[in-house]
Amino acid sequence: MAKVGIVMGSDSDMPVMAKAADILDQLGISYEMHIISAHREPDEFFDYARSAESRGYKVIIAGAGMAAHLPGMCAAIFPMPVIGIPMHTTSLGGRDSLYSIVQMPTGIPVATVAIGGGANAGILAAKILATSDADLLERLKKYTASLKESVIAKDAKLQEVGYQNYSNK
Ligand code: RP5
Repeated sequence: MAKVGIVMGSDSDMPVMAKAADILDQLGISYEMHIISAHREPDEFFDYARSAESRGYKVIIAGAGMAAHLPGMCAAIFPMPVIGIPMHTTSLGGRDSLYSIVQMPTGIPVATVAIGGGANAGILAAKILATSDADLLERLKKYTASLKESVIAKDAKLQEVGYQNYSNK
């Protein structure tokens, strides 16, 4: 059974949600990914949220934009952690999505990452699962160490070539 449910309100959210899936792939965490719109197909949404626990999910990562009710409604039904990803929007820059997701009423929290923060949502889901999975915790520590190595390598390159010749490509 998949440990994480990744759900997005539209396929236009895919570039951001793919970053969460990439992290879960890197860390060897099973997941299922779905496109389900709470507004456009409420019956399908309720079926999804009500069956999420029985499908084995321990965490849901839900991304949506504009009047972004998908993460909050997942949290209203699913009894374990929900991580919300606000999508950037052309009209309001994603503040609409952010406020819709983060401003939850007491009792129904959504752990909200930054606008477009797909990778951090995947990492946060992994950290939640790692509280009861020692092997995953070790993989997470290695991932974090690789971030440090990456910055050290970038600085070494900067010292070698100088800022005028530095390219981050
Ligand atoms: C939300 O509306 C989706 O999560 C998406 O971010 C936004 C726009 O959807 P589309 O019009 O691109 O399908 O429900």
